[in-house]
Amino acid sequence: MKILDVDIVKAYIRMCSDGWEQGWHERNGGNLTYRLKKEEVEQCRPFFHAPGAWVKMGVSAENLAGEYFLTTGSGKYFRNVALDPEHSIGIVEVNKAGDSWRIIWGLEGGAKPTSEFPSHFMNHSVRAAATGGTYRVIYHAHPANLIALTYILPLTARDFTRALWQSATECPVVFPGGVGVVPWMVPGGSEIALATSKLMKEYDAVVWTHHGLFCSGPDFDTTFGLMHTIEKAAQIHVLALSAGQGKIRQTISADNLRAIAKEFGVTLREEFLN
Ligand code: 2HA
Ligand code: ZN
Repeated sequence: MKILDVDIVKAYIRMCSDGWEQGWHERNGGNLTYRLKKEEVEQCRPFFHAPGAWVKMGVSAENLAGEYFLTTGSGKYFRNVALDPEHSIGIVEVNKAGDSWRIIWGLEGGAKPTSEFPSHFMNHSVRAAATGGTYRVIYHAHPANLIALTYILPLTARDFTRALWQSATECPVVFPGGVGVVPWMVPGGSEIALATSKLMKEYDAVVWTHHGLFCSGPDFDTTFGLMHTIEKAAQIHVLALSAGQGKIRQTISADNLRAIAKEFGVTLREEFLN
């Protein structure tokens, strides 16, 4: 038995490979973190090494004190995760103050958690609080069509949500809460972390203008599925605009969206329909 035989570690690595295969992770683009359940920590514990030093994050969250996270490494390539997990990913423990991490497995050779760890951490904090601890996954990727839309749509949650909902009939069912939009900001720091986590109080998915998308969810299937659904909707919108030379002849109407919501028992934001 190795840590790489633990089910949750296998599932995490599979999600990294799936994202790479979708083309969302050029070079070292994107990052994935997972907040381990107590029993998963115990399954991994026999493989933990002597902990590294505590490192301050620049952000803090009391509700994540003492939690353990699987994380991709800063500067590491999704393409390499399955081939070389020990150097590409790791497990970190968060201290009792909820403001520092230390490495207890993986990230070998002096690697560190993703440069976006502050954003992931704050998003975990607000999504865990909003869902009674159910949400465990934060996933950041660079899907091309969604990024392309940040050059042509107004940068509002309403404009992005409507365009995506209207691009495929199942979209309002998959993300009835819509998507938030963060304006262009320098990545990697606490400023963009706080701006994103503010929106994550309300949204499962947040667009980073000219950069990518953050998705959250309870498990890998749901979170990967959300990224996939949003990017596919964006692709359809780009295809329709390109093929129609910017002219959309017909679309899913606001009343159609209301009818979908009624049939599938989801609540759409009415202010995005009017
Ligand atoms: O390179 O995606 O946002 C990792 C990133 C930074
Ligand atoms: Zn990025």
